[in-house]
Amino acid sequence: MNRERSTQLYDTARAIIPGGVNSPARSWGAVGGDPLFLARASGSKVWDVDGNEYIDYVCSWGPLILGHANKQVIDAITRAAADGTSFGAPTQRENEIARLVVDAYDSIDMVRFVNSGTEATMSALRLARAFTGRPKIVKFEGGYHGHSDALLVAAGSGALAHGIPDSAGVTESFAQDTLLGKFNDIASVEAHFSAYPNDIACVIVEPVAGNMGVVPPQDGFLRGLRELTANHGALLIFDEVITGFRVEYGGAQQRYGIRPDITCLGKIIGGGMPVGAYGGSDEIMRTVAPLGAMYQAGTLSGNPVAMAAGIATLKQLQEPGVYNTLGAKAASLAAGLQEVFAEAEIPLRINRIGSMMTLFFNPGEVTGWDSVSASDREGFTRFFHRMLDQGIYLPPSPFEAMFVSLAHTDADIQATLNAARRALA
Ligand code: KE4
Repeated sequence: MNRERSTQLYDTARAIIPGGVNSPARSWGAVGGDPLFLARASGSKVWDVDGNEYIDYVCSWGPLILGHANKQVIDAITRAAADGTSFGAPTQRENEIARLVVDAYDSIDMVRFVNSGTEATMSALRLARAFTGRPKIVKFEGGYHGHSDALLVAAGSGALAHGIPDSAGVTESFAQDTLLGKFNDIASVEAHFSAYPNDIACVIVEPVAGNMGVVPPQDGFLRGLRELTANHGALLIFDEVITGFRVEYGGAQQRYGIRPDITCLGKIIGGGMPVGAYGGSDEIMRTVAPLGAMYQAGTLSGNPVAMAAGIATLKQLQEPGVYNTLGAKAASLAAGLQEVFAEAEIPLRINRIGSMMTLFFNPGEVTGWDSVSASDREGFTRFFHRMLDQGIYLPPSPFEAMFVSLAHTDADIQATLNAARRALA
């Protein structure tokens, strides 16, 4: 495949943008090679600037559950933009999408919209500290919640892929209040509550981990977090930036029947435009300015064009059977890949919840950071490049989720399996 134009653009970008990218996750640091510069997308396909076509399983890291350039979403964006792009004043569309979120999440009475998942989780932490009056937080090794200081400790996703899970510039004063648990190990969290019975404001967790690759919660883990936090007067924050409207319309909290105190959302609720949100009970959300003493603001929060994209996306996800269809597509892909890897006698462990999944080059179970890090990164890297050369665009990191959208067809899945068979030959 000729990718000269991508390389030219990357050379230019690197002179004026750090690493040539506006997010390290896009820099292919984990798999090597020059990142593709994409020119356009439609449905399950993306095209790079050299005109090469790929079946896309990155889906912009999660938002594009309907597929790229969905007609109703594009029309909604176009109509909203024609009436003005931003007012800095409340608009009816904010009411509409807030109603959609409140109706979809039983644990959310009120919701505040922001511009990214990072802002959502950063604000949720501040809210938990304001509400409880306590300083410490618990997150999990390999958990990624965006790039706010308190959460860049043992972070997953791009931080992990680039070997900087504890970012430079995060001062000791921040890091000391961030306690680390092991995902799927409730005892590791109990130990922190025993050590700090009255100092922990919250536990923040990706209810299905996506940023060390997909790692589902084992039976009892989420229930254990719910009971531990309730018993110690701490808040449970579900970071559903990936899982919200992904694993079910009502997110992981619907799938697992656990009611968090605060929920963070992003990605899908913006339909590809910059949107994040955090919400919870009336009692907790009344702490948020201008009602309460916890301040949080944003020039473009609730932006009418972004809200229009989110509304058009969520409304389509209300169609009956959408999540069964998504799950069936992903199940078919996963089963086919297991077969192809078994034929080639190459160990593969697929962790999948609904339409989010990760291929671990690992013969055993992958249940947390220890088993994630024992997986064969080189094997993944070889597979990534061989699939790319055949027009299949996987996430450029073993520590990410891949996504199936409603636009992925059986033909796409069959083409992916054929490419995998050739990649392993
Ligand atoms: P953003 O600030 O990137 O919108 O959201 C941060 C965030 C928060 N919580 C979870 C569970 C997330 O997965 C993310 C962001 N995800 C990464 C990829 N897994 C975004 C990709 C990137 O950083 O470019």
